[in-house]
Amino acid sequence: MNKLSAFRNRVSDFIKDYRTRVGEINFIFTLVVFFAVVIKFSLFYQLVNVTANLIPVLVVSCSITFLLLTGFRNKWLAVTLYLVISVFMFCDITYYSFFNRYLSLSMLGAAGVVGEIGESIKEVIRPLNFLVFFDVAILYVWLIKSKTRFGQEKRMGKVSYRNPVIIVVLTGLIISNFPGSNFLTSVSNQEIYSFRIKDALANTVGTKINQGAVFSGEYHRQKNGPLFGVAEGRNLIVIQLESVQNFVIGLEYNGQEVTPNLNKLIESNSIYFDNYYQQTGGGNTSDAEFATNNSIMGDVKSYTYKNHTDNHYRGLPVLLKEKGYETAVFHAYELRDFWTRDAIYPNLGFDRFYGGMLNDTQNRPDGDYRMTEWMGWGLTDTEFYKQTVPFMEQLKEPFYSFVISLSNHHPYIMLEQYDFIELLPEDQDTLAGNYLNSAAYTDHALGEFLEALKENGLYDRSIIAIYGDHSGLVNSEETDQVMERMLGKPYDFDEVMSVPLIIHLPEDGADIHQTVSIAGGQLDFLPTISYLMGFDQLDTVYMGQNLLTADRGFVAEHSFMLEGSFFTDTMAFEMSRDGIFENGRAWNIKTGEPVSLEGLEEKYEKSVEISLTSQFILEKDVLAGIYLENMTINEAFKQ
Ligand code: GP9
Ligand code: MN
Repeated sequence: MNKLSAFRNRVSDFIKDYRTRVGEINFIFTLVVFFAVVIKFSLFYQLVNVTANLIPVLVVSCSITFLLLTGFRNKWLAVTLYLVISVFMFCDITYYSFFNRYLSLSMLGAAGVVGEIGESIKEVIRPLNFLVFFDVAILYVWLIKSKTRFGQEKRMGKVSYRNPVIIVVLTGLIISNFPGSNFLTSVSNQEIYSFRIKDALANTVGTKINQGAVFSGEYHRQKNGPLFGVAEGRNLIVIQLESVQNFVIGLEYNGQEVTPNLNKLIESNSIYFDNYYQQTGGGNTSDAEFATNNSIMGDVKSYTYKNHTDNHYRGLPVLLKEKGYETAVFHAYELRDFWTRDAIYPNLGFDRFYGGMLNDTQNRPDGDYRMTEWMGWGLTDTEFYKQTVPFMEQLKEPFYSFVISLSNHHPYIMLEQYDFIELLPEDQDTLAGNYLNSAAYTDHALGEFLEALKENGLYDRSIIAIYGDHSGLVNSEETDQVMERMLGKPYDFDEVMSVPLIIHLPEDGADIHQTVSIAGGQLDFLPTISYLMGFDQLDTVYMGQNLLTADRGFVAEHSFMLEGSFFTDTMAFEMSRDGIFENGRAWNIKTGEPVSLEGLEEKYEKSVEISLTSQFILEKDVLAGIYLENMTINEAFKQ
């Protein structure tokens, strides 16, 4: 008898023995559960796009599940624990649809925010996602059938005390990765039990953050250029447009111009940055605000405004205040405290926050806007801008106004009167189709706002910067297809992450008409606008550069795309979700052609460093060390 048939005999003896021991019904249930678990995990990994080392990842997950289900004396407890794990998996799939990664435990603190985005969540939950509960349901039926009462061990397989030990040893081996192998890194970053334990450890023990080199200090070298100070003394109006991506600029769709007002603006007295990217953290809109004003990447573990509300900050509002500017934020979402905005804005240096609703009927503190027209997430942009103008007129000049729009929010459902774009039949009722219409509305409302500012004269006394906070169309097969048809090329991250930045200097300013195509991101806004506004020095800790004098750009990413991903003037690199650089992917952003990874490791490391340094600055409150406790930059980074 050879070894194989001996093994086969042993397995068949084990099955026979098990079958007699547990009885026919329990035996059938065991088989059903076995296949249900395998199918569930296969489906899960498909929904979250795990491809590298899929088989080992699957084997580890299924093995741990079986060890878990058979390792507890109390089966109700085991199955309930498995239910909790499955709920997490369900959340992972949903979170993945937005952020391209598993949900971190620290993000659970943001549950309040998640509650608010109910509509958007509903849109991405597919019936298929519920299949993660399929095996759990079978297990409960089995428990009820076998009449096992809570606390009583009945015949559902043999209890093994070894199992918890095996689980701990197995996951411990994978996570600790003592041989330092790429294979184990890859498995532990993707396998869901290992990931969850790793994530929990990172949150309790605290992630080890390298003492990153400060990436700032270039400003004084980069401030010498022809546009230095062209907007000195002017009001600054920054408009952050919800979910506006760069591809809509100049786009002609079905014979219609999607953003006529923005296109017109670009044509005169403007600098258009057409290779500009979002650099958000876990706080999406709020981290776009944060990166733009502070030149530091937002907290990727959760969101900056909540995790670091009381830090010391020295971003654009603080620096402008020191120059005698009055500073204000305008945003008409109903909840003033959404993203912890109301608490952090004074700390960020904003004198006033015009937000929330007046005469709130739901017992929230009174706000400033009136709910005159509702669409999607709340007050329409049209009404928001209309009501913002008189508020802005009250400010003492020169002022810094930071205006945050809202209407163009996922899932982009519009009021009938704001249907601007006639969609092709094949694009009707698709997310991308609705998005086009919604983007056209954003442009329309913005156009009205700019007209109103012209009428009251503020326009000519200001410099106006307009940019998109982050992507609005991510991760869905349907979207990818529609977008590919629309753009005539694959819809890849270089399009997904690219948002427009337009800096407009109304008449009698310098006569500028420029397109800047070096890669830039939200971290670069502060040094760039400081240069235009004639700052002699940039006395803060910042991570970006002046895009108007730099000869090449670099954009680090750590949300939507994983840490280590980046853009340069000509190419994009997407870090692999299994954490192995060699499994990453680089391509030319003009041609879409793949680019060899050779020589890119340094840039990948630079991207990781920018992300870690940002995280370090936030966690150690580095700015407080330097500006309140008089530490040197070196001391502050050695804390
Ligand atoms: C709500 C708005 C939306 O005030 O900022 O945030 P988002 O969901 O886009 O991150
Ligand atoms: Mn947003």
